[in-house]
Amino acid sequence: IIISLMSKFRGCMLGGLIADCLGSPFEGEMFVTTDSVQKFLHKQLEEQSEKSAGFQILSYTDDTAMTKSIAQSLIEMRKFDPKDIAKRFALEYNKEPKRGYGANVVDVFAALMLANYESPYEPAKRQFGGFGSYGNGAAMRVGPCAMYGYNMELNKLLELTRDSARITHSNVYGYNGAILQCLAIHQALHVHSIIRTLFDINVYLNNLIEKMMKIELDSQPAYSMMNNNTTTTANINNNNNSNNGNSNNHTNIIINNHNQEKKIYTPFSDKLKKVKEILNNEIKGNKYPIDKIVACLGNDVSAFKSVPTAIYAALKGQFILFDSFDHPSPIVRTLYHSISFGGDTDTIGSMACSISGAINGIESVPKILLKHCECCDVMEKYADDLFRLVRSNNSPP
Ligand code: R7I
Ligand code: MG
Ligand code: MG
Ligand code: MG
Repeated sequence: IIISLMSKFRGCMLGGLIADCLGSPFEGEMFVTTDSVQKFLHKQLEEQSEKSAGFQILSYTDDTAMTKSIAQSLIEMRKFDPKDIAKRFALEYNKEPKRGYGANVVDVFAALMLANYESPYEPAKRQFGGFGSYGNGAAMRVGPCAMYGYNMELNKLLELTRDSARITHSNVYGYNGAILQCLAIHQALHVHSIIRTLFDINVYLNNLIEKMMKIELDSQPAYSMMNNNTTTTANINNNNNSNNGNSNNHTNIIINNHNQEKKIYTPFSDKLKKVKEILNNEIKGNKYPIDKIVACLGNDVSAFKSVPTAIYAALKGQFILFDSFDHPSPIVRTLYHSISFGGDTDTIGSMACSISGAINGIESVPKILLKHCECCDVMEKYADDLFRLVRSNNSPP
């Protein structure tokens, strides 16, 4: 089965939308039962007229609001323009503040507006005592960057994605989370048949792990909240992009100028390796209870405890396993897993389903689910506009 690129763009955009809308009623619930998720999904999947009494239209949240702003900006400006994106974020928030935004990111919008969007990266740097946010709010809106950058050289795509993230998330774990989610979608758009074997999964994950490992080694934090001891990490030179010595060093400890042992932090690649291990075991028939998966991968608003979880849900949904939701569509199975983890269900769901939609195309998204979502026509139009933009940028003048 070959899925057209336009179908993949639509699948990515609308996959993100349906999971934001259908995941948000569960957001913040720590113990979601699989029974309640099954009941909810069966109800939404039931064929019924939109006009019938009780047909539910679910609202989208900040995940989609911010995705829309990035899509609109890329389409209208025909380039990446951080000031324009910052302005759209802030105006959109002011227009509809009750979309469930992260508790702290709203301060960035206010500061951006106050400074008239000059220096669009500055306000984000002041978050969390100067360390910047490591929330998943930059990762959750990265779909349009992955689509816009479909033909981009890898380094250009990484730069664009990092900059799109830094408008609100200056913490290395915040923007690296966005980069990982972007790469996961980008690879999914470039996969030209469906993922159906353990071999396919391992090729996909090995590619992702290899890229992410290099990115993480090249962007070690000056301070890490993974480590309470700040003294040993105080002398790190962050600008070691040109220093290839570090990027090929796959050991965990290196010695700095002061002969102190310095830990290397690669939380995203580490989590991806766990994703690979769990999936390989599950596909071979071993069973993992949900709480064990959540304990291992996470389900909260931090990027490192949600982006790898979303990738796991996207890949697991490609298969029919003992604990799958009984539905023929991989994106519905992915949505089911995402919500079942509890916690940040709208965001993990929308990240997972945008990956799944990018693999399987819009044909994998049940039409009835789209009808339950606010704004699905507009999102489909943005997917098509981005597709045309990528096409025209690629064709000779
Ligand atoms: O990352 P962000 O946009 O939030 C996105 C989440 C998604 O689940 C959406 O659906 C929405 O519900 O919110 O917003 P931020 O305010 O930057 O980060 C979200 C939360 O992560 C913060 O309110 C903090 O609780 C936590 N957080 C941190 N906590 C301590 N130290 C993020 N960064 C830090 C930090 O550095
Ligand atoms: Mg949300
Ligand atoms: Mg929320
Ligand atoms: Mg959320």
